[in-house]
Amino acid sequence: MKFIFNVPTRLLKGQIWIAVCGIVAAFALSTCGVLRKLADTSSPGYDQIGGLVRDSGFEEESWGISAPPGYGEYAEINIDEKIKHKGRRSGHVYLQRHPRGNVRVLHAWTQTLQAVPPGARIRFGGWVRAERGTQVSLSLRCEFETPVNGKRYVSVETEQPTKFGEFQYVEKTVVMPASTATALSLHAGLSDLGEVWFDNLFVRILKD
Ligand SMILES: [Ca+2]
Repeated sequence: MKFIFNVPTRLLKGQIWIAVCGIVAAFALSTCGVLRKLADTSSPGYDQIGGLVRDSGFEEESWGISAPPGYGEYAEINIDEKIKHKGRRSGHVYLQRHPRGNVRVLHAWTQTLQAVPPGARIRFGGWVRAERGTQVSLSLRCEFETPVNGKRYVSVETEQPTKFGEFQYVEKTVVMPASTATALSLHAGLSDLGEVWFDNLFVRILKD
């Protein structure tokens, strides 16, 4: 009797084991498919992965602020919980009047990124909502040990948003110079007076 009962038990265990393996394999394959789809696309859905950017959606208040001392007298740089593209928050910048001196660009939200190989092709951008007339400055800045073309750093900006009052996807693809970079950083701010919101910003190394 023991033998008779052991056979179906082993069979049952085998079937359960096969079923578990099947579920795990199916989940792994579907996950790979999803990741591959997200990694390959340059469509607006791509921004859900920040790439080299941490907290791309401004959800964790982990961004740095780059602005002259006392900027609070003429500008607002804060997290907005009412206007956002995804999640619960966005990075808001409002420049009411220019600071003293010749400073025109307010870098505002800033993040230092990990270094990338010389010659790497990089795409950066994200979602931007600007008020009409606002000069948005979403730029990638790379500094070098040895100056390139007389400059110690290069700074590249994305296209300007053309829609106003709603979030618009902007991006730019650049090739890093063949020189050793000491620092790479992303800046999201303004190059003139105005108001802008940033969300789901990304910097990604392209594989092909
Ligand atoms: Ca967000």
